[in-house]
Amino acid sequence: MARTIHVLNGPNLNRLGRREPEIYGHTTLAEVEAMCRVAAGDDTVVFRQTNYEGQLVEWIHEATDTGAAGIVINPAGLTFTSIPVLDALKMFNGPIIELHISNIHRREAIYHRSLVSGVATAVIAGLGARGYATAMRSLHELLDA
Ligand code: DHK
Repeated sequence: MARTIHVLNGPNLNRLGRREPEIYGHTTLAEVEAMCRVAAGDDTVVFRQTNYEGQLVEWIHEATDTGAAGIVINPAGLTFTSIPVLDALKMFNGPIIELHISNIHRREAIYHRSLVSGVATAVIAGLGARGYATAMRSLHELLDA
């Protein structure tokens, strides 16, 4: 049965490649999307980015309502502030992988407490952009198990 995985990205990730490359690297979001599609194998990928909290919430609802098999989410700055994103993720029944390009625990204290980790199946942080491919492969294996 064809499965769909939603890869959802929060604010400022549209600027990957130009944004603080010493932290986030030089890989662009388009290149990340291509990596995800390769890593997904025969799973269908819905790949999105928004700078708006409400849009991210509505995309999580869409993943739930359309029976997505899993979610990979990098909420970016909303990770640490957004109860609406957390509440939306609580309604999703499949596996959720929280993804951060940087190791948020080695950064400033404001980045240390994720609201999302409490509902995430797993957290990947610090692998750089390759973490997205790791998340996709891991989700593929979780879903095949
Ligand atoms: C991305 C962001 O935009 C930051 O707000 C987070 C995360 C870290 C990342 O490492 O992908 O703190």
